[in-house]
Amino acid sequence: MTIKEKILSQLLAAKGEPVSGQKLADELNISRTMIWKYLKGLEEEGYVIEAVKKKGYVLQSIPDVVSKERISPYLTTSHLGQNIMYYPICDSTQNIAAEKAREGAPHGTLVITEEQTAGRGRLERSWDSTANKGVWMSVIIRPEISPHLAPQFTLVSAVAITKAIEDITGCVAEIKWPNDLLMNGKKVTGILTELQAEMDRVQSIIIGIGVNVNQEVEAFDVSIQSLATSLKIETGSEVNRPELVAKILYYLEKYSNIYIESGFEPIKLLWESYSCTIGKRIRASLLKETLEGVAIGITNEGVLQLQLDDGEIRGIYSADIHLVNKS
Ligand code: BTX
Repeated sequence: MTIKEKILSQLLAAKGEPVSGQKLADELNISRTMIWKYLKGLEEEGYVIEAVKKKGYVLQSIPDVVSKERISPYLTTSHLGQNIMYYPICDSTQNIAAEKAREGAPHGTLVITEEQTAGRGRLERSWDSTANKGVWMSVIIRPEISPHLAPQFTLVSAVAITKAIEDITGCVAEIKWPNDLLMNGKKVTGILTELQAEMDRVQSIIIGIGVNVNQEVEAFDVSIQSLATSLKIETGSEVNRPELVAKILYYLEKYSNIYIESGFEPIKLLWESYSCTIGKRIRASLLKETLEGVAIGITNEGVLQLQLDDGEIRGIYSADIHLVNKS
């Protein structure tokens, strides 16, 4: 942690009580003038800090941004998010992360922004990324695994984000295979996993995560207002985005480690418990055909098992799926 981050984390930890300038100076082994300079710097970033005579400094309000300074105090990870690249605005965090990964950015690097001008989903579909209201981020991981095991990270991420949302809001999202989280049947989160690899070795996996957090319905493009929702719409309360980011990173690190050490089986159990797909009748739109049947499970490779009406079981590797009611 930098000195500025240390000062900020002390102010945050004091929860509105004054923090003595002398105590900060002694603990950080710098002069009171330096403390004052750091506090001025924080004020320039949008923190409101009040000096209370003879008592110290009180943090009155914090800027609603997902900067490194705001996320770091909440981090409990060993690797994920230890290197944070923050952009007030960018085209797509996936594009920046891909470039940074090629340039050698370390395992766990987080690329995060307030607003994307060209956020994207699968098959180059666009991802609506309202300014300052969501979590638009990409995590670069470098697991020592074979490339064919990479797609499971979409499922690992889905479980991690569901857990984080549950911890922060108390509400449980449902996972719709392969990459959506739903609340009340509407999409609250999308995941886009992209791979940089050699034939037999992963160089990096870039996990793109878009969580609708504090939007009202009107913030979404009209074309998706009936399909999309946010944590605020569902829970009625604003969510602290930096805390949510740190929680997602915590669970992503935890479940990625479990996956790498013990395989997919333990994650699969969790995934199935949150799934709204398994046991349901679905229509799967593949690139060249559309299939209908009952989703009976996923394999240890994360492949969806679809039982057609004639009893045949088909493995679905990639598709858009819709839940259907059989007439
Ligand atoms: P997807 O292809 O499964 O979903 C894209 C579809 O979802 C769109 O065609 C549209 O119908 C709908 N949609 C678009 N925006 C939203 C939204 N904000 N909320 C709900 N539904 C929406 C899902 O792809 C993967 C999305 C990953 C987004 C992250 S954000 C950070 C990173 N950077 C980046 O460019 N993409 C990822």
